[in-house]
Amino acid sequence: MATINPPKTTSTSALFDDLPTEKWINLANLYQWKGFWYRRPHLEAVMEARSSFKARDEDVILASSMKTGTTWLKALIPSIMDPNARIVGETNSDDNSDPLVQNFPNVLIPSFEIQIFAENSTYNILDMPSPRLFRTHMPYAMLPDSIKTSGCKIVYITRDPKDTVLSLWHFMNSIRKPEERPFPLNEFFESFCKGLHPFGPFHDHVLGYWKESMMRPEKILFLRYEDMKRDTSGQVKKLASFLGRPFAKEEEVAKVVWMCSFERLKNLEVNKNGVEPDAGFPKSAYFRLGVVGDWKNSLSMEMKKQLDEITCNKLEGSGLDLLN
Ligand code: PAP
Repeated sequence: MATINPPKTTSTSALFDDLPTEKWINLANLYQWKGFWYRRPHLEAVMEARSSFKARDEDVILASSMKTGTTWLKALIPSIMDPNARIVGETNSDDNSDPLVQNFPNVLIPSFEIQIFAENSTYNILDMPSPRLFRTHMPYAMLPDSIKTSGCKIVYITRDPKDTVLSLWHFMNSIRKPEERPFPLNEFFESFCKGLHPFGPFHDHVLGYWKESMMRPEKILFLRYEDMKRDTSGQVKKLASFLGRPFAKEEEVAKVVWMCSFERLKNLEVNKNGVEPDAGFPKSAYFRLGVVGDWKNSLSMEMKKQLDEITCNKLEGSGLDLLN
């Protein structure tokens, strides 16, 4: 399929020469632009999205920092929007017509920076029928203007940064060769605390969406992973109502919750083997453990104290609590 997105409008090479740059965990150079850090291909895509993306009122944008529970929502949002997912049978069973059985979740909600606006993209977003579903790790301030000004809806998910950094560490280790050692956790953690990680600083990312969701709750639904785990049905109902697709029956809620549950997704053939082609990570790495508080198994008490202090300082006065 040929690329039929709007032609590229941004020329970026000269700009990169002038941006602050830092090495991230011996893995990639990050570039700082307007207060946030990016890998170069992601930043190029962000710039392209900002200059050419035209949101429609019916679009739904899933936004997050990395490793905060996005994949759960990559499954939940399409299922909530799909009328077939609400057809309740006698028992729950895998059905080949279920898009989650056929597709890795990243396919169901393509990413602006990893897929749609990436170099050599083949996505045709102009011909996509509405409601179009997209996802992004862009900070709120960096979103294309038309997302902010149109009637489209944004769903944001976040998570305790201690579990986020640990999940990110495991995720990055998943692309190490078997003979290579894991990235040193201390260095990885310090870098995260400094805000030096893709789409970081984490806390600034969270605050951008949080503040906007306080001002425009009809525009941005702000979710926390811990709430989703504690009260999955309640949060899924809230999400469905926000998207204008409230459930009629409790059985429908239960079905969608089951369809998108960690245990089910992790064990679906489509998610078990192979590598996700756009980002290059093993598909199984997107379904690691799926619990709250795994940080306790790897972070020291000093690390906990350090990151909790940063979180408390950064979020002070915001009304947002992220600590578990
Ligand atoms: P992404 O930014 O690369 O898309 P993201 O999906 O945000 O990653 O985060 C992955 C985390 O969500 C993993 O957490 P863990 O490392 O602590 O285990 C993953 O296990 C978890 N996850 C994925 N799918 C689900 C799900 N259906 N329910 C609960 N947690 C999930």
